[in-house]
Amino acid sequence: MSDYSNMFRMDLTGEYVPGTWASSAKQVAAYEASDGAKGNKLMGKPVVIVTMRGARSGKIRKTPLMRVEHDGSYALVASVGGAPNNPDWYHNIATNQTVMLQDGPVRKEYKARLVSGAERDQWWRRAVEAFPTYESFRKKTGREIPVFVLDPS
Ligand code: F42
Repeated sequence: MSDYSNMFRMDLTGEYVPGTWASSAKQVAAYEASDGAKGNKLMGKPVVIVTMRGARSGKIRKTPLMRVEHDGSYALVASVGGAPNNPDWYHNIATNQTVMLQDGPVRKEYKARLVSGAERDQWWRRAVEAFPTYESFRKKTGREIPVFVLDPS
């Protein structure tokens, strides 16, 4: 019988499979092992860790992202260095919106939502303020870089 259990799982338990990008996987491991005291920066700017469910595998996936925070909400910017395609984690969160974000020692669960229009523009400005390199990634890619927002419940 087919196992459809992953398709309907909203929680974030299950097998964690580290990604193939070694530097990101190492950053996740260092951050988690130290409650955010180590592996917490990229180019001198703070990083958060986002846990999600794989869109196709159903496995747990984790990715480090820049910390873009405002009034307790966070933006997840799918820039992947200005690459031509969206990162895998974008597809994961578009499919399963329940994510866990670790900011330093604090881990909280959120429902991610993709933002557009004026709301996206506003978060884009905040993102560039937090990590100015996003702007050069934007210039490098033809795609509109997706932005998810996580609001506190
Ligand atoms: N990337 C960003 O896009 N934005 C950031 O702000 C950002 C900051 C950042 C800070 C520190 C750092 O170390 C890395 C940072 N990165 C940032 C890079 C980020 O962590 C990711 O490595 C990058 O965005 C690429 O993400 P990716 O999800 O495309 O990773 C690939 C290379 C990867 O490892 N894939 C895995 C694999 O095994 O190939 C996981 C694949 C996966 O999730 N598969 C899904 C599944 O079902 O399991 C299916 C996915 C699908 O497309 O359906």
